[in-house]
Amino acid sequence: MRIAQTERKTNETYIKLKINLDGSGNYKFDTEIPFFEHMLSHISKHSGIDIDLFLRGDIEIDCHHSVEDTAIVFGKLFYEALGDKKNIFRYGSFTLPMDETLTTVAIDLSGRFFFKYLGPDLSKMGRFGIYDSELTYEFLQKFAMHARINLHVIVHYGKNRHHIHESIFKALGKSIRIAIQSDHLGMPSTKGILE
Ligand SMILES: [Mn+2]
Repeated sequence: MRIAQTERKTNETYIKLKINLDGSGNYKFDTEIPFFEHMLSHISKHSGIDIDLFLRGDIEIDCHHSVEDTAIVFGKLFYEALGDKKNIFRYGSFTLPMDETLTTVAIDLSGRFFFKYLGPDLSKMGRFGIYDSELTYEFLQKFAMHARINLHVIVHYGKNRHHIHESIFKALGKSIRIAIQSDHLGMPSTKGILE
């Protein structure tokens, strides 16, 4: 089983996270940030990764530290749980329609960080409860950085800001599911290693 867990405490956040890449899309959250939980639930459900997250952060300031640190910890655990990446598909891409919104995500579990977002400005979509819309960009970038993956996100079009955000997290989940699935071709790189 590809499982990883950790506990991390800083002056800004306390995070306990456990993930299982070979799970069934079961999730348990205790974060005090409802919209963030809603988005993480889409990653879990559509990637099949079980996620158990306890988070306490300095949300009396804003949710920045909490979301960013969760992305860092999730990325690190994802990298750790993947192990040597032998016999996995490695690449994953999904174009996901959500009503009037269409979003494409493409990932490569390459071991090398790259992040590109193309689409409507996520920092100009206000707040969802206490969650600032600009945190979605932060989450994606920090997750990709610490998971050491190549992540491209394109929102082709869309009007409803809830749909735009949700389509990103769902497409990310589907892309992850494809990339981490079993294959039988050994190491999916002619280089012979994927760091
Ligand atoms: Mn929703």
